[in-house]
Amino acid sequence: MDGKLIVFEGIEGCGKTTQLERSRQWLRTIQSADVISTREPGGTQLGASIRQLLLHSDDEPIHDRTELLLYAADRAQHVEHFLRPHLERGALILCDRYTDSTIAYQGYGRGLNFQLIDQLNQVATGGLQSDLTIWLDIDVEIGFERMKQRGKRDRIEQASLDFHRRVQMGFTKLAEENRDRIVRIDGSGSELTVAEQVKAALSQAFTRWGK
Ligand code: Z5A
Repeated sequence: MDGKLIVFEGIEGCGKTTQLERSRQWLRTIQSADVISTREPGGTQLGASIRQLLLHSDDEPIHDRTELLLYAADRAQHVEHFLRPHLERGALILCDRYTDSTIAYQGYGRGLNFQLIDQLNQVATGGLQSDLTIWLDIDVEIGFERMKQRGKRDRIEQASLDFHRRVQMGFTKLAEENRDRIVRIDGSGSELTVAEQVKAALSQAFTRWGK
């Protein structure tokens, strides 16, 4: 495939959505290729309904395995109806969360079986991996503080501090184990400082890809 899939990951409040948008604007000024952005969950029409179920369903508790399957269903639809078609025509895709979030949240956070998660990630993606993953690393407390200032919190964001610490440990381990694909960036600085580091990581990747 001609296109590239660049994923932004991290715990809540790490600034990934902010940095993804800044990167999109920057890339549009320097890259002639078309740059598009998307997110998980919710990158397709069906995915938007799944996102609503996952994050704002208050009537009945969602079982951990149900949650895992819903993320997998969202991803399968996203890969087939959005990511693959756009990658095939050569687009540069910036995606807010992907497979590493499932390992970090459902694996390290919820304690679900890692082999099962890997199998489901494989089924959902058909083997499509990110070409580059930017992990914005911040302390859980800083992320919480930022989200508090932003107001209303969704179902997962309300989970305990310990849960988010386990998720953070998950991202740390994933970055250690996938140095070829995941780049760690300190997300605790100002928006501008972080954006400069993200730009540097993207520029390095483009040089590597000959773009
Ligand atoms: N989830 C899962 O469990 N399993 C999966 O497989 C997948 C997802 C794919 C939805 O994700 C939830 O789904 C998520 C994980 C789970 N739940 N949690 N927790 P989401 O991406 O839609 O929601 P989110 O993780 O909570 O991200 P967010 O709300 O988009 O926040 P963010 O991207 O981390 O940060 P932000 O929006 O860019 O910034 C947050 C605030 O901080 C905002 O007010 C900014 O203005 C401010 N900010 C940003 N950068 C800075 C800096 N540098 N300094 C100071 N303030 C800053």
